[in-house]
Amino acid sequence: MRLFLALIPPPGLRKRLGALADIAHARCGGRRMPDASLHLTLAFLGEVEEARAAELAAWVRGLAIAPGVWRLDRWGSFRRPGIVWVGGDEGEAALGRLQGGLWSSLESLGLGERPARFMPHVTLLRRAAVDDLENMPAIDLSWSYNQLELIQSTLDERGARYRRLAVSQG
Ligand code: 3AM
Repeated sequence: MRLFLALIPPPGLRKRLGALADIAHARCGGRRMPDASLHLTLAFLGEVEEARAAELAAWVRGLAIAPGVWRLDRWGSFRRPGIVWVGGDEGEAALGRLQGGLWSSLESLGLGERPARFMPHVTLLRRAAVDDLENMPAIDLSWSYNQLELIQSTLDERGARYRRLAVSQG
């Protein structure tokens, strides 16, 4: 199964991010991420066998992460896949440390492949016209987190569907 580790926004923030996704979608088109799928990917693991996934889920349930606050105040894009996202610098270093520490553990578990770089972002749109991303409204949101989730991603004709498999200690 296809797995990734992510932070999931609390309900209030999810709603606000959804509102931003609506604004971006009206401007740039593409495929809007459903509110329930909004997340910050910390580690994409790719295909993992079921037995290994069960081990990973047990590891996640026992994990306690350093809590942090990430300030979201910036629009951004990845041109080739047409991704429109929001992110921010404040709190980014702590997310980098969290991501780096996770990859050290994942490597010792023999899972996944550490990416060359990490650019924390919350994807709002895919396959969008990223050139239209000018003069977007200002953003100032704050994301307080203390838990991560192990998510299964299933691809179908409508895109990816996500299912939570495990949550770290709160
Ligand atoms: O929504 P974001 O951009 O945070 O882009 C995929 C998504 O991230 C990314 O993992 C998250 C859940 O699918 N992803 C998908 N395939 C990937 C790959 N082969 C990938 N990241 C790296 N390598």
